[in-house]
Amino acid sequence: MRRLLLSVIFFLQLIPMMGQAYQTANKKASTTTVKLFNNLFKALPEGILFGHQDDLAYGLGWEYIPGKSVVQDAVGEYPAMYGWELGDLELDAEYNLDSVPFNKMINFIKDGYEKGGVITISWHANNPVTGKNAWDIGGSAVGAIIPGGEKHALYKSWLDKVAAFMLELKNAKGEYIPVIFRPFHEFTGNWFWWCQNVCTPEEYKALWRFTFDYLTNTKQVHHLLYAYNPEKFDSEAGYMQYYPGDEYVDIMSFDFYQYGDPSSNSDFENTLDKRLSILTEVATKHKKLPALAETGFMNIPYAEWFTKKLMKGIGNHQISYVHLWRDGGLVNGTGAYRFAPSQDHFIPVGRDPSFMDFYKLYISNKFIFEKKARDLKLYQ
Ligand code: BMA
Repeated sequence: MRRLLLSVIFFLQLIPMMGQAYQTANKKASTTTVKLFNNLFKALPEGILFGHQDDLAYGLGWEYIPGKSVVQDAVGEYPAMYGWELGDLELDAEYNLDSVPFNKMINFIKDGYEKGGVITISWHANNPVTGKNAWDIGGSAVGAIIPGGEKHALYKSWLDKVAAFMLELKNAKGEYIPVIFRPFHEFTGNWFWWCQNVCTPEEYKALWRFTFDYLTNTKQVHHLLYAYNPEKFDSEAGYMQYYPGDEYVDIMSFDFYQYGDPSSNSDFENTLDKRLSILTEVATKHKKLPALAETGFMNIPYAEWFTKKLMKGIGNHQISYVHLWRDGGLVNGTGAYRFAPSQDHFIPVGRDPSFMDFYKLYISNKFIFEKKARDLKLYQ
């Protein structure tokens, strides 16, 4: 009887997966999460979802104005993807490392979801060994937090907080809002405590698998899609070096920013094109969703960057989304920039010379913003 009951429960859990061409890494993913994953695959020929970090929270010179959005200010329409950041949640902070209050963030996430958009969350976790921030590479931190490491219990307590936050994210019907979770990103760089210069592939894979198993099986968090996310790579082998396995990943992505003066060379668009070729091929092979998880040219000093660099590099590659990084802004009432001394922005603001070029991207029909995302009914 008990065995029969257990088999019935097992099959009931598989129902959301039935009839879906693409399987989420978490076999117990919620119906909405499985639908989102499959709908994002279906949407690949329709265009690329356009995303922006902290879009609803602040921009240059403003913060926390209900309904205001950086992307909407620029083109008259909200983005299709909203990115948020958990750094400092693990310290029980009220605000994240970019001073966004977590309670406000939860409401912004609900808001973006209600607009039909997709939510993605990154985590610049503090260094669990040195107690400094994510950019402190000391202490062989990954080795210390994986099972058997001396800081493993601390790491579990951090994941408890991540799980508690994720479990707050419910829609009006009380269902969990699916989230593309992108921890331990840019690991092929050398600036975070989980990067390749201070973490072996084996340690990284152990960290990823533990994180996935703990959130999924211990904490019963079933509304996450997991995004694997290096920065630079030159080959499929390079891309896959830290890959924890198909059973732990839903989205294959990378981050790539423009630096320097792009007016006299084609480096950015050529490299982007090359990496997207590798990415889309490997993602097709592994039945994962390909995406450009972070990009941008800080302050957009080259006015045709969006069309001549970003869109040129993307060409006809079919990827699920492109996510631009956050705009800075003034801290209300202080007259100081939130992120002093810079006033960094990645989306054109006001009379920014790149505005017309960004508008060309907007009307190019290659990208999906709020309205089309809503029409695509990504959660149904
Ligand atoms: C980085 C910068 C930092 C920020 C971090 C996390 O790329 O924008 O200022 O703290 O992302 O959002």
